[in-house]
Amino acid sequence: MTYQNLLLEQSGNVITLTINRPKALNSLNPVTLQELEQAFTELNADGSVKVVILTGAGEKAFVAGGDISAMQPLDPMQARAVARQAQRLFSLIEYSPKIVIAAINGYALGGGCELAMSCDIRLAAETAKLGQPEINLGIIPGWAGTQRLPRLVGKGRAKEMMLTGDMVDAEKAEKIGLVNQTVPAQELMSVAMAMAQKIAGKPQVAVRLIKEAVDNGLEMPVDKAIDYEAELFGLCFASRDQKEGMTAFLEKRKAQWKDC
Ligand code: CO8
Repeated sequence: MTYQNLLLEQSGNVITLTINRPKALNSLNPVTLQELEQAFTELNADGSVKVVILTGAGEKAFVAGGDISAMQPLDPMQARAVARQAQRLFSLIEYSPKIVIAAINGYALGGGCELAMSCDIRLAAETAKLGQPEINLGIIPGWAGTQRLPRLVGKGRAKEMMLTGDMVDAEKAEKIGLVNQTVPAQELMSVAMAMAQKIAGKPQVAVRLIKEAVDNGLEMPVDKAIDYEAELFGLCFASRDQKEGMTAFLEKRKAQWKDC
């Protein structure tokens, strides 16, 4: 499948998906949103893919937001439809059976920060800047930023970022938990690839169930979430890799994963 605004490159079980509109700082216009939805629908069903690295083309931006020129003329019903469309896409990413790593190579603003927050892990170049500047356009974050940001950084910091519209640099983003790790810009993709390959080499039933336990469990009351964890823990014992992992430990040898 070829796309107008996306580049896909596969290396083993890892796909690098690059949003490729550098002249508009990779901002998400309707075509790019549609293409991302199609690409993730296909990747989610592709058994050869374990991990997706999501990044932006060029050195300046991951994604500088929703495309403001496409948003400016919308009426309220159209704006609501665009909000729902991107929310659906970001949920498709958050609940993807694949692990998705955002490699934030520059500006991640507005919808770009919201996109990064829907990924499982966020790595940022030292030069990256993140923020929710929608307030400066007279709107609020509409692609689930009001919900995902406080869950990552806490209510107070999330409100401060959204109310002031100020960007945070990568170092501050790491300090407040908005990104997992900050790395020199020239090392970003190699660090992302090394992490992707490490996760792709783990027993995949356990990888999937960790993701499901965290993402679904956090939406439940804690007693129900703990019950749910026990169910998923039990399910691991139906996998060949549980037998292999424990047998290999006891036999003091390296495990040969079967469900990788
Ligand atoms: N949309 C459209 N075009 C953009 C965007 C954007 N978000 N960001 C940058 N561009 C374009 C610029 O217009 C410019 O185009 P041109 O060369 O044709 O004039 C080109 O990219 C380069 O940008 P700049 O010249 O501005 O580059 P600078 O280095 O001077 O500045 C900034 C970089 C600081 C990133 C600046 O471009 C900027 O402030 N961009 C806007 C950031 C922003 O406000 N993002 C949030 C957008 S709103 C959003 O994401 C809400 C989504 C939810 C919507 C809900 C449903 C409707």
